[in-house]
Amino acid sequence: MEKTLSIVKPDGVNKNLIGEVVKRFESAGLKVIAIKMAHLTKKQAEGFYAVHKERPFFGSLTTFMCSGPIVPMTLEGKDAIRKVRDIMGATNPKDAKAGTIRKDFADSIESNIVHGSDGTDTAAFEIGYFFNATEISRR
Ligand code: IDP
Ligand code: MG
Repeated sequence: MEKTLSIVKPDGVNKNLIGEVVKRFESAGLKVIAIKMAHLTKKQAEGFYAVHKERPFFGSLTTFMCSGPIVPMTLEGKDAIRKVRDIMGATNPKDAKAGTIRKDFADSIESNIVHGSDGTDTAAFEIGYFFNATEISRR
């Protein structure tokens, strides 16, 4: 069993896609084991995306990520990290495969509806960024 972090980004919340995103993950057999709504400060968005701080889009990305509420969630399942990334589609919606969330709903490479961790180390950091032990289901 593997855990990963996904986020419905401000554009996804604004477009009423919280349920659609959760439905696609659940339909793929992933379990939502933690979920909440949050609204990041600029500093908190910068902390979350610290790995991208040298990238030219860092300022714009972190402004976008604190522009409205978001819905972070922890998902659990076999190959959860890869499954979430497959369901999301490529970063740029123009390159995303048909039937992926980003192909179906994203407006641009920045406003692309959804986040998903890219590896086990980043997943552990990102889950801990939003959820403490009491906020995650132990079933
Ligand atoms: P990912 O979300 O598909 O893993 P990353 O390369 O990790 O993509 O980039 C993080 C986020 O930064 C993207 O989801 C997107 O919102 C934004 N982003 C990535 N590349 C660009 C770009 O070239 N211009 C503007 N925003 C970008
Ligand atoms: Mg990434």
